[in-house]
Amino acid sequence: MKKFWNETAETMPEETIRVLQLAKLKETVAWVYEKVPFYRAKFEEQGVAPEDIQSLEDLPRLPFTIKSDLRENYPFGLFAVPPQECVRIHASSGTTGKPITGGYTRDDMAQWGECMARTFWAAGVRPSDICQNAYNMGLFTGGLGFLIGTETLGATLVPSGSGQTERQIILIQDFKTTVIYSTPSYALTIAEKAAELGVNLRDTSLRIGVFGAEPWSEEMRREIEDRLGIVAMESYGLTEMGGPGVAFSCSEKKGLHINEDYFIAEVIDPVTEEPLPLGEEGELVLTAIQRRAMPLIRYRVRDLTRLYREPCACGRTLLKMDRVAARSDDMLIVNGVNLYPSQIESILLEIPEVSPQYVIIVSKRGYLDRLAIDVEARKEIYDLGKEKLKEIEVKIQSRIKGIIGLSAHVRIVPYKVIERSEGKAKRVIDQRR
Ligand code: DLL
Repeated sequence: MKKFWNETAETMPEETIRVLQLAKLKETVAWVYEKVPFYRAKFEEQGVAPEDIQSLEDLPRLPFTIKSDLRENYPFGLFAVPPQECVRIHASSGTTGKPITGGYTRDDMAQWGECMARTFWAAGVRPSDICQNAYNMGLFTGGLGFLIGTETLGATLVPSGSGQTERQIILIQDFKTTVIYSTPSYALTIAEKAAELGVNLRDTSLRIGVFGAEPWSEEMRREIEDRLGIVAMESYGLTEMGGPGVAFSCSEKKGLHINEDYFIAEVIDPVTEEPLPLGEEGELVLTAIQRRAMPLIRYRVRDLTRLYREPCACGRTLLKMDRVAARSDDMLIVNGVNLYPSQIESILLEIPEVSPQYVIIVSKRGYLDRLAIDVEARKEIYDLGKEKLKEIEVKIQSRIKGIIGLSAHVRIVPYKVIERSEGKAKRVIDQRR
């Protein structure tokens, strides 16, 4: 029985990985120095040349790339090949400002397929599976990234796209879908719609889900597994690195393996910008070492995680990163206390009376910040009346106070008041900005 999609790549000894990474890093640094004026200028400013990279320890000598570099060079300023030589160009809208773009050569596409095929194989997907792809199939890298990986692996893909939730459920039943791809929040939207239609997804052929594109707590993962009757696996990635496929979960469901032959990962202290040792939490920095259309050097991802290299029971030797619970950009500071939306999510999901549909609203009252949380009660609970709802509100408030130390105004709202997600959920409304 084939245990890995690519045994050689996924079980290399650390020494071999490092030799390969150094060779690919040197090639890439020389490539961008020659082809991308932006990088040549940045390297010169930093006083570093491609020949200075003689070991992986030299990596920190290279300058960082940040999101505004992409925006300022929109659309193709960071491309190392003319856009006409790309076979694909994706873009991410981002929440603010100009979109960012990413190009792919034919070879970049093949690498993407390989990274995604590893992801799916590790998730348990096999060529006999029918995979329903409920990610947006457009400029967003999720839909087409999951497509190319499924084709590479040789399973059947149903490109249902995001939205039209009732049709998703009909397709699951009629096509006997075994694997679902979507954001975690859209998986919940599908589960809810199924319940409304009287369909129990646990009774369908669904057996695996591969989720990603947004942070989701461990509690949310269990909720999805329970409601859909599946094993919930994960893909991690970002447009700037070509989309999903940077890292993936394995049978251990603890942390994600990084496709180290394609990406070098570092974690830095976001303030001092110094690299941190393995095991310490900080900001993820990625270098794409095999891409050719737009290889980014030391890209500051803004996601917070920890890296560790320890034997994994699944047999892979690839470096692991913690699941990403938060982006540094998502951190709210409420009356001086740092708060990540995922902390609220974990608390809410441990309260059986409420559903995972919530929104966090931060506003200003005079000089003070006001934290409010609207959360929906489970359908059967809402009808139990005001007193019961009050009791639940107080319970949540005291948990938040106890665990996070903040006073929150919790409001239980009726079923379906909170907007349902078809892609990345919007959980925070910050009215202070
Ligand atoms: O979301 C790529 C993707 C699509 C990954 C489908 C996985 C599945 P962007 O739209 O550029 O690309 O957003 C990238 O989303 O920096 C993280 O903050 C977040 N993100 C992506 N995957 C995960 C994950 C795609 N598994 C940004 N867990 C990243 C937590 C994730 N956050």
